[in-house]
Amino acid sequence: MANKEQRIRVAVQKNGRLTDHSIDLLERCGLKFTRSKDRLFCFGENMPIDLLLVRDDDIPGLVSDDVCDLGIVGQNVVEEKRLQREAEGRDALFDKVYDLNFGHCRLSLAAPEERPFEGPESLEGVRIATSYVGVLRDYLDRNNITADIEYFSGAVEIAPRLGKADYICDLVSTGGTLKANGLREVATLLESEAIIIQTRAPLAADKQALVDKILQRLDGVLQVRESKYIMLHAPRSALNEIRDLLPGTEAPTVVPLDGADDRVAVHAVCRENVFWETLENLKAAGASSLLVLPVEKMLA
Ligand code: PRT
Ligand code: ZN
Repeated sequence: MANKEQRIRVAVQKNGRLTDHSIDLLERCGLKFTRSKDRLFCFGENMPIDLLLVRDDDIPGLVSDDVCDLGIVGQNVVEEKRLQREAEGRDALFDKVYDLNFGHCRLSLAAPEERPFEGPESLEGVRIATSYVGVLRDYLDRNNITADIEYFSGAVEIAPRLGKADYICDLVSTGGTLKANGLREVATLLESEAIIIQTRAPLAADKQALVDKILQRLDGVLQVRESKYIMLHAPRSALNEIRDLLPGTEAPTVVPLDGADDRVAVHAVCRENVFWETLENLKAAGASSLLVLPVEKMLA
């Protein structure tokens, strides 16, 4: 078996909202894993790439300290850890590689329905419950506000009802939790989604080559998600208009049609979703026999 030096380690959330999406994404890059009995480790069967399954809060630290080469984690956690490290006088030693387009949420301030909010100045002297002390402190400092930050590790939304805080600062996706607790969102501090981060520690050449390979596949998988392959017939005279209507396309392939000098077949990869409106506009421009197909794999 290859030693640790030659294997890549990816830190992934063990059991939470990001777990299934993260593993699914890596599997779509062609990786196959066997999960250990304690479910803390996934051994890469077909490539020397293993997963370390941990709490999401530990992921930035593991990548920063070079225990893992890559990590998949929410931007919210990354930003919080970066600010925490900064406050301790330490740099965060990782870089964001890609946004992964899942795990969307925002870190927001919320107040009881009846409490007026007229902007950051309404926060002067209040108590705010959060587990995002770093991001909140940074927001307050940037707005020259002094407020008491009450650390809550969970169930932040009940703090106002318990009389422990006037505001909360927590993650929101649908807004249902806030509503159910009689709270309303008053300001957004951070928009977030899952991202992949890479250690800044220099890697041996063979390891770096493997990281580059997996990141290239990941880029392909992410692009393919939205991409469609479109085929249509069109009058040669409408080509310019049709080219402009194709969403996210660089250079379509144009092929002459047998026995019809004035008509061509156009094939193109659209790097954005193709909606019915686009097809209708293409048809109005003279296109016919329109076909839209999903793209399975893409390598730039
Ligand atoms: O055990 P571990 O520490 O790994 O897990 P965790 O409990 O810290 O995290 P988890 O699994 O809840 O969330 C992991 C990541 O998912 C977060 O760091 C975000 O990047 C992302 N994410 C996306 C969310 C949400 N949406 C979300 N809605 N994380 C948490 N929530 C919670 C929020 O805290 C609040 O309690 O859901 C509630 C609000 O949801 P709505 O839909 O009612 O607004
Ligand atoms: Zn967590």
